[in-house]
Amino acid sequence: MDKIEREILFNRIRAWVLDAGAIIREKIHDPRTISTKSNPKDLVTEMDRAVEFFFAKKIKTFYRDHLLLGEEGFGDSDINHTDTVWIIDPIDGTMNFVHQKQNFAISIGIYHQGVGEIGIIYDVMNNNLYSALRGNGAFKNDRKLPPLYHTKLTLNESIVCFSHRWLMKNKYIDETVMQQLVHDVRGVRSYGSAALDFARVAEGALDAYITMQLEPWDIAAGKIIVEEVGGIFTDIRGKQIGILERSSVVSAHPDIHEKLVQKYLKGAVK
Ligand code: 2AM
Ligand code: CA
Repeated sequence: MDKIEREILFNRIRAWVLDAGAIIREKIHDPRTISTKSNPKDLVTEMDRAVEFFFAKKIKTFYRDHLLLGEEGFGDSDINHTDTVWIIDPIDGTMNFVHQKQNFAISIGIYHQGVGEIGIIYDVMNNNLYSALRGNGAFKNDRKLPPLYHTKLTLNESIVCFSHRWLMKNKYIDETVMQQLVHDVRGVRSYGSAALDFARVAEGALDAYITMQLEPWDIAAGKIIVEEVGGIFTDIRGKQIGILERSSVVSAHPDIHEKLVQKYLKGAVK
């Protein structure tokens, strides 16, 4: 993909995401059919499927040689690193979509030969579009986000986001370490949409987002956007994330990432 093609694609995706978001807002109060997937808390609605189908059609019409990796089953079966892959979560934060009718996002990452080229996270109900084009920085709507390293930070001044379930006995991590982390930081938040939490790290509203298990479509756009503002994005052992794999994630301001991994998370993994 050359520079001009990449920019055309970037502009098109942003327009399509805004269109899809407008449809979701229009139907936000419609009656919902809610089903469960892997467990009773893992929800899916007809809207999740409709939004993914909307993008699947666009890709097949305008970018026939691109592949789709999506959460809801409209994607291609044989995904590999050599092609251009759209990694889509049509609604990230389905539980919020159903219960709160806010705090959910459309998340799209485009990877070409394994490199993240375009990241889009759309906070549908607030009409905030986070976007990044590799090498050009990240934006919230038309405002360029400043690099995170422009602000100095210590862990005890930090606001950290993770799920409350990591404070209970669980199979991923020693909960007492997470309890110590709660004690040591300034504040803890939990919002329920991984994509929006990555966007919040990128804009400095959160200083870190830590999560034990995400799928590629939860991660793809966030990784590009966070890295474009100089945030650090690894798994909980501090290792690089393979974008086509399920992984834990520590995404953070560069001043606190290493301490989070070395002092708390790395030794606490079960
Ligand atoms: P979803 O709404 O697209 O399913 C909630 O804590 C966050 O974790 C959301 O971003 C949610 O995405 C994601 N999530 C929920 N269940 C998950 C699972 N079983 N595996 C990976 N991510 C999950
Ligand atoms: Ca989803």
